[in-house]
Amino acid sequence: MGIVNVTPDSFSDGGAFLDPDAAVAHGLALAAAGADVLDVGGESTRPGADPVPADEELARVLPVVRRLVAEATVPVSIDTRKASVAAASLAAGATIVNDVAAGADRELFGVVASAGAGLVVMHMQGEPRTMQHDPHYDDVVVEVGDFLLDRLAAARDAGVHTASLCADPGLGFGKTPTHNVELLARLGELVARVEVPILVGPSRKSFITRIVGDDLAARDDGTLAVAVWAVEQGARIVRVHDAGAAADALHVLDVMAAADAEAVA
Ligand code: PMM
Repeated sequence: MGIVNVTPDSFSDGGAFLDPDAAVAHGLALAAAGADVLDVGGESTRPGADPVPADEELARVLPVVRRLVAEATVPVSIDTRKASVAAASLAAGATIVNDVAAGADRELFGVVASAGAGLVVMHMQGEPRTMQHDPHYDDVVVEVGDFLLDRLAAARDAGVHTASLCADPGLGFGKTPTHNVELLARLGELVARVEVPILVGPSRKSFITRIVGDDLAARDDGTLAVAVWAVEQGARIVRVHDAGAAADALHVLDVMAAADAEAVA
C-alpha cells in the first residue's frame, strides 16, 4: 500500500504533495513502482496534529481520489476518520476506507457496508493530539488484539463482510518505541488471533529512527527490514512511502519462500 499524503503537515512528507497534480503524479509513480493499493489521506495523524475540518479534508482528497481512480490501475483507499469524507471518496470511486480511529465516527462502518467497500480498522490509544503523552499497557499485544476484535465485530454488526476486513495494530499511535517493537516481535500472535488480514504501517516512524538514526535513507532502510519481518510473521499488507523498494524486497522474499529457482534462471 503506497502512501499519498495530501497534507501540509504529515511527519515525513508533509507539504510535498499538497498540490493535486503533484499528489496524482506521486500516486501513479508509486503504482508503477509496485504498489498494489494507493492510500490517499488529507488529515495528518502525526503525534500532536490538530483535527482538520471535513470540508478542508474533502477539498484536499477528492480531486486526487477522482483522478487516481481514473488513471491508476490499482485500487484507491481513503485514509480518513470521517464518515462524510469516506462516503464522498467511495462515491468518487475509492474502494477501501482506512480508518485509523476504527469507527469512532459512528456512521463510518455503515457507509463502508452500504458501498460494499473494504475496511481497515486500526488501533490507537487516545487521539493524535495527545496519544504520545505517556501511553500505557499491561500487555500491549493482548490489549491491541482485544480492541481490534471488538472493532471488527462492530464493523460486521454494521454490515461489513468479513472478507472485506483488515486490521492494523497502529504502530506509533499511542505507543512507545518499546510497545512498537513488542507488537512487531509478537505479530504472529495478533495474526493468529484476529483472523482477518493484518496491515502494518511502519514507514519512517520514530521507533525505526531510534534503531538506525533519523536520516531519510536510514529510515527507509529500516522500514524495509520491518516490512520483510512483518510479512514473514504473517502480515498481508504493508503501508509505506517508498512502495517500489518494499515491492522489490517482498518480491525477493516471495522467491525465497517459494524456493522459486525459476525466478533467477
Ligand atoms: N500511519 C499513518 C497514517 N495512516 N493508517 C494505517 N492503517 N496504519 C498506519 O500505521 C498509519 C495510517 C501515519 O503515517 P503518515 O503520516 O506517514 O501517513
